[in-house]
Amino acid sequence: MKMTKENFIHEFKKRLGERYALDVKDAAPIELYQTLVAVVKSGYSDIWRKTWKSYVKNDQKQVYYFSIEFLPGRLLKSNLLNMGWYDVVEAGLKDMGLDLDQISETEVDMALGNGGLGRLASCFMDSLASEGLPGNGNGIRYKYGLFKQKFVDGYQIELPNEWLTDGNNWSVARTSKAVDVLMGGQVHLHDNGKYYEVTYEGADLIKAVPYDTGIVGYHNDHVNTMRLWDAQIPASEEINYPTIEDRRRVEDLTSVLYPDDSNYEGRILRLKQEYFFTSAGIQSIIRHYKKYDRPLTEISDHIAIHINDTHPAMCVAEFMRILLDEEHLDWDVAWKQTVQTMSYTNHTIMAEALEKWPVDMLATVQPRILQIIEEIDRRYVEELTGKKDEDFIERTRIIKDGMVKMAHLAIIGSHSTNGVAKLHTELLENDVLHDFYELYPERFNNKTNGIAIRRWLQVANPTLSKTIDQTIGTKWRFDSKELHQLAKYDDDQALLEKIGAAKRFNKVRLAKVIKEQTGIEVSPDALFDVQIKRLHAYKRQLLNLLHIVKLYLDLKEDPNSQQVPRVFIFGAKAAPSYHYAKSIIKCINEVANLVNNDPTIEGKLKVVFLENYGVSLAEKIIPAADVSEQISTATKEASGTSNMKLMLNGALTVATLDGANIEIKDYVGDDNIFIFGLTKDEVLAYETNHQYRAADYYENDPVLHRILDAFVDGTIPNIEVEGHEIYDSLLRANDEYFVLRDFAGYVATQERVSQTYLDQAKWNKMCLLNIANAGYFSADDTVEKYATDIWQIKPNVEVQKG
Ligand code: 26M
Repeated sequence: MKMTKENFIHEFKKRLGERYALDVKDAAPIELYQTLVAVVKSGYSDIWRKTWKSYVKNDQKQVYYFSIEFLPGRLLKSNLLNMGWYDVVEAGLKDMGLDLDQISETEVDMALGNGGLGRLASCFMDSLASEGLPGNGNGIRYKYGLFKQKFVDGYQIELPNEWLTDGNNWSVARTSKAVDVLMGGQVHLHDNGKYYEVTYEGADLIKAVPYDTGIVGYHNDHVNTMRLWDAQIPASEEINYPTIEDRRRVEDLTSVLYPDDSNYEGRILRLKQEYFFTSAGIQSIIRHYKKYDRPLTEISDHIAIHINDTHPAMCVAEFMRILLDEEHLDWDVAWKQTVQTMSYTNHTIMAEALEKWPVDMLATVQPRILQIIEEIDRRYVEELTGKKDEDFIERTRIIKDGMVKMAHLAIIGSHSTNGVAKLHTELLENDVLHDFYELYPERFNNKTNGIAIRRWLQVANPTLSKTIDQTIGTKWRFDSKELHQLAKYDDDQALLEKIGAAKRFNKVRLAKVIKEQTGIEVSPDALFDVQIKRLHAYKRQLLNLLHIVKLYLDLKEDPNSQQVPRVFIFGAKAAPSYHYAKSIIKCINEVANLVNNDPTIEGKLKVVFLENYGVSLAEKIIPAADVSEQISTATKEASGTSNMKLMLNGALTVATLDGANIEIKDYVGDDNIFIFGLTKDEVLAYETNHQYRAADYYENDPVLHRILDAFVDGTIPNIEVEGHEIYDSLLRANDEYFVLRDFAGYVATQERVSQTYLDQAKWNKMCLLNIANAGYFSADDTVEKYATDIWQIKPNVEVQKG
C-alpha cells in the first residue's frame, strides 16, 4: 500500500469536497475524521478483496475466532501504522494545518468488550493479519458498547455508550450474506429411514446481518475480516412481528453488551446472544465451504473454529446440528469432524464465572440444540461406563442436576483446551480440570497471552519508539523479540537518560489529561503508580488503597516521613450489579478527596481515579506509568495483559506470583521486578486447611489496625456505609482474598520501590531491561503458536513480510 504525501493531500481534499463540499479550513473535526477514514478504507479495500480471493484460490485452511467480545478501541492510527501510511498522513495533514492526534481523538472507541478477554481477541485479530494468517473474527455488533462510567459524589454511575450515532465508519454491512437463525418454538423429529427430518413449530426466525471490518496486517499487504452480526427482522416475516414489542424483542438481541466479566448470570437474553452469533457464524462458514464442492467429511482439514471462553461453546452443538439435520451425515462421522474442528480457551478458574445453563432455559432458546447436547452427554456417559468409576463420570458429564456445564461441552467437543499462562494451565491440569486432563492429556496445552506491540508501543508511545529506533534500528517493529538488543545498552548512561526523558514527556502529557478531566494538579516529578483493570475483589485494588491510607496517616503523623512523592492512578469499571466493587470505587474516590485537598500533604501524595477507563485512556496512561500494580491473590488472575503493556512501556512491576507475572519475572530476573505475597501453594493450603484468621492481622499489627479503623471512625469522610462494608468484608467475612495477610509484605516492597526510585540511574536501567524483555509477550508469537499447535493453519503464501 503505497502512498505519497502529495497524493494523500490530493485524495483528502478531493474527498472532503465530494462528501461535504467543504474546504479544509471550514471542515469540522468529525468531517475531517470521516474523510480520513474514507481515504484509509479506499487504501486497503482492494487488498482486502485480494486477500480473501487468495485464500479461496489457494484453498487455504482458515481459522474463525468466535468471541462474544471484541475490544479494538480506535482504529485510525493503528490502521495507518499497519498500512505504512502513518508518517506520510501525519505530515500531509500538518501541511494542511491539521493535526492527526486531534483528528484521531474524534473517533469513538469501539468498546464491544469488558476487559482482558475482549482486548485479547482484538490483539489476536491484529496479529493474525500481521502474520499473514488466514484468520477471521466472529462476534456480535452490539448497538451499545460497554457503559460509559461517570462519578457522581464518588459513586459510579453508568450511562449508555451510543457508539453508532455518527455511524461506524469502518464496517460494511453485507446484507446479501445474511443468514436465518431459528430460536424458540418446538422441534419435531421424523425418522424417514435414512435420517431424521427435523421440523420446527412456532420458532422465531431472526435475520442475522453481518457487518465486516477490515483488519489490516502490518506492512504485508494482507487484510483479514472481523465479522460482527446484527439481529434484524426478516422482510418476509413482517407478519410474524406485528407489534412494536415483537420487533423490539428481535432488536434487543444485539442491543447491549453484558457488563459483567467475572460473574456468570443465567439470563435468557444472554443465552440467546450466545446462540445467535454462534449459529450465524457456523451457518455462514458451512455455506461458504459448500460453495466449492468439497466433502463435509473433510471439513476439519479446511477450517478451524476457536471457542474463546465458553460463551460460544454451543458451536459444538450447532456444527453437529447442521452436519446431521441439514447434511445428513452419520453421528460418528459428524462428531469426528466437529471435535477436529473445534478448540477452546479457558480464561478463568473462578468458580462463580463458570457458565452453567438450566436445561429448561436451553429448551426455550433452541430445543434442537438441547437435544443434541443431551445426545453428546448420553454418548459420553455410555463410552466411559465400565472404564471410569461412576463418580468420575458424574463429575465430568455435561448435564448434571438440570444444568448444562458449558466448559464440559467445550472440552468434550474439541481437540484442544488451553490456558492463558503457565501457572493458569498448570492449575487447570492439576486442579480445576484435573479429571479431563486425566481423560484427555493430549488435548491440554498452554498458550501464554500476548499483546499487540504495535498498538501498545508504536502507536501509544511514539517518543519511546523513536529512542529505540535510534539505538537498535527498526527491526523490532517487525519482530518484537529484537527489543532484546536493548539489553546490551544497560550501562549506556546517555540512553538511560533518554529513556527517562521519554517517560517524563509522557508523564507531562498524562498530567495534562488529569488536569483537564479532574482538575487535579500532579507533578511529573512524582512517581506515577498505576493500577488499571476491571474492579474486582480478587484484583485487590483494596490492598493498594490500604497502602495509600497508610502513607497518608504516616504523613499526618510526621510530615517528613515520606521521601518519594507519589501519584496513585486508578482506572477501573465495576460491573453495575457488583455492589462490593462499587463500594471500593466510592472509598478510593473519598480517600482521593481527602488526600488531594489536605494542605498539609503538599503534593507528596496524590490520588487520581480517572473516569471511564478503556482502550483509548489506557493508551495515555500506560506510557506514563512508573509502577505497574499486578497484585491479585495468587491463583486468581488467569494471565493479565496490562502487566505486559506496562512493562513494555518501561514501568516496573509490583507483583504477586500470579498469572503471567511469573513469566515476566522469569524474563527480567528477580532484580528487575518487585515480588511479594502468598504463593500459589500457600493460597491453596489456606483454602483447604481454613487456618487463615484475618482478625489476627488486625489485632497484632497496630499499623493495619489504625488503617482499618480509618474506614469506620470518620477519618475518611463520607463512607459511613461503604467503609463498614469493607471493614466487615475483611474482619467479619474473613478476607476472602488475603488482603491483610499480604499487607505487610506489600508495604515493605513498596518501600523498596521508593528507595530504588531515588536512584534514577538504577531505575532507568531496570526500565530498559523491562522494555528489552517485553518483546517476548508479543501476540504475534502467541497466535503463531495457536496456528501451528492448535489450528494447523499456515501464512498466506502470497504475503510478503518486511
Ligand atoms: C459471560 C457470559 C455472557 C457474556 C459475557 C460473559 C463474560 C465476558 C467476559 C465472562 C467473562 C469475561 O471476561 C473474563 C476475562 O476477561 N478474563 C480475563 O481474560 C484475560 C485474557 O485471557 C486474562 O488476561 C485475565 O487474567 C482474565 O481475567
